[in-house]
This record gives sequence, structure tokens and C-alpha cells, in this order.
Amino acid sequence: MPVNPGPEYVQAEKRYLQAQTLEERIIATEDMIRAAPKHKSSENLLALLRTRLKKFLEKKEKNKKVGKTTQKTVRKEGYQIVLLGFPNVGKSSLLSVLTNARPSISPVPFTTNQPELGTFYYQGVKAQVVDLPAIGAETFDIGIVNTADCILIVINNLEEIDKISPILARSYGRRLYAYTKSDLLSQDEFRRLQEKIRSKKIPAVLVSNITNHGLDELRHKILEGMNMMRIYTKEPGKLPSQIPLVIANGLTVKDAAEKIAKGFSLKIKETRITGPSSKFPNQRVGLSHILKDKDIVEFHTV
Ligand SMILES: Nc1nc2c(ncn2[C@@H]2O[C@H](COP(=O)(O)OP(=O)(O)OP(=O)(O)O)[C@@H](O)[C@H]2O)c(=O)[nH]1
Ligand SMILES: [Mg+2]
Repeated sequence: MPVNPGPEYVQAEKRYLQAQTLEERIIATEDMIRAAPKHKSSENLLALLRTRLKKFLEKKEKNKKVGKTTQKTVRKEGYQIVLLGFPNVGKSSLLSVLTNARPSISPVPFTTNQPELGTFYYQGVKAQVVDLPAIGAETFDIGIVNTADCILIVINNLEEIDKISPILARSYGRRLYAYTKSDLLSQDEFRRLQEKIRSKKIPAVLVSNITNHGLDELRHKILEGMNMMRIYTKEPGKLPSQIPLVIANGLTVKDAAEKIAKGFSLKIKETRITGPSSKFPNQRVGLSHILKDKDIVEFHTV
């Protein structure tokens, strides 16, 4: 970040972050270079901007020759979570601790240059996680952010929230913030930050990809936002299934049966429920009974 950037720089940076095309990025970067403060402490920033501009211009040349851009496409599978954030905040590290994926992780900004996929699996519920190139990367594509079910915004600083929100104008997914690198905070800083998050009701979790602190809370929040319930089916005289049927909140016994197999609800003679939606164990209910998360459902068929 520049030291005391002027309003022109701030404006140019804003245009840069909102840029949708390579051309817009080039123009905004040029504006940022022009507007950046020219003193000793901003030398690094200027060097970074010039390198970025050079890369963009090279890319433009290459695109001209090839005639189009290359972008890996991601196929949406079930509930989709995208990891969005500035360079180096720990998006890929978070992907690696939340899922089975092993992406490249490095202190060099813009390490991720293509979307990386992983599968989040928690308490019987699955979701697809997409780690995106950082905001500002030439391969950053807002399209997937707009269509995702959940946008997990990775930050190292609360100020990043306001910078990112304009980018989300066309998105509809639920927003959740993962404040990473919390292991680098002092106990005092950690406590103050936690308090601020609570008092301002920011949907953020302080996490560390190194010590794993906060990850369970984050997983839990992700799961909560999915609005799904886990229904354990059971055959009479047997133990409940280990793997739940995962269905949307608010569905009925009939809906659950139809999820198992089309037409299955017609074969049901009796349904018994043990769990949050039952008044007592083995309660007999009708097909229109509304289920709750963690119910155990026993179907008796004809
Ligand atoms: N101390 C600490 N370091 C972290 C944490 N998460 C990530 N890092 C480090 O931060 C650097 C960047 O991590 P990445 O996961 O590559 O960050 P990224 O957001 O994917 O970066 P880009 O792909 O370049 O946008 C690496 O050196 C990580 O080891 C964390 O929770 N605590
Ligand atoms: Mg990365």
C-alpha cells in the first residue's frame, strides 16, 4: 500500500479494482503510476505497478497474436463457494486447509493465475470451493463471483471490506469474511478486532491457516449459510445411515422420500421420527411433516 496516496491515486485504484477488461486494467494502472506519490517510501509500489503494467502490455500483444484470451472454465458442481480477495492474503492457503486441494502457496503476490478447485466436506455436507486469482490479476474473472452461492472474502484487514464491496455489485451469493493470518496479531489486537467484528455485526471469522485457529467456526458458518439439513434415514430394526441425505431447509417427509427415489413416497405406509422435529422419540408423522436438521427418519413401506 502506498504511503499517503492522494485522491487521484485512490480513484485510479478504485477503477483498477473494478476493471473488467485487460484494456481497462492497463489504463487504470497507467493512471495509478501517474498518480502514485513519488518519494523514497513509494519506490516499491511504483516498481510493482510498472511490472504489472509491463505484464498487461505483454499479455495484450499475445492476445493480439492468438486472437483471444485463454481462461480455464469452472464447471459449477452443487453448492459453490468462491474465495475472493487481494493478492497474498491467504486464499490458496485457506483452500488447502478447507479442502483436499493442494494449490501453490507463496509469499509472491499473484501466485494463483487460474481458478483452483477443491471439495469442502463437513459433517456430511459437500460443497465446491474455487480459489480465484487475486483481484487485480490479469486472469481475474468476476463472472464466477456473480454466480457463486457463497462468496468467502479473504482479508488481512477490515479496510479491505469497503474496497471489495463495489466489485460485488452484481453478485447474489451469501457473503462471509475470513480474516486470515490472525496468528500474526498480538493478543490485544486479536481481542480488539474480535470485539469490533461483534459490535459491527460483520459476518467475519478470525482464522489462521498456520495454527488452524477459527477454522471450525468458519466451517460451521459456511454450513449454516448453506441452509441445508442432514436427514439420517433408518430401516426398521437397524442403525441410522452414516451418510445423511442433504436437502434444503424446510422440506417435508414427502420431499425427503422423493429425494431417495422418485415415487418412493407412494410406498410409505408409516414414518417415524426421532430428533429435533419430533416431540418424542419414534413419533409417528404424516408425509407433510416438516423435517429439521439431524432428524432420524424411519420409513415403513408397503
Ligand atoms: N502467518 C500466516 N501466514 C499465512 C496465513 N495464510 C497464508 N499465509 C502466508 O501468506 C502467503 C500468501 O499465501 P497464499 O495462500 O499463497 O495467498 P493467496 O491469497 O492465495 O495469494 P495470491 O494467489 O497471490 O493472490 C504465504 O507465504 C502463506 O504461507 C496465515 O493464516 N498465517
Ligand atoms: Mg493464491
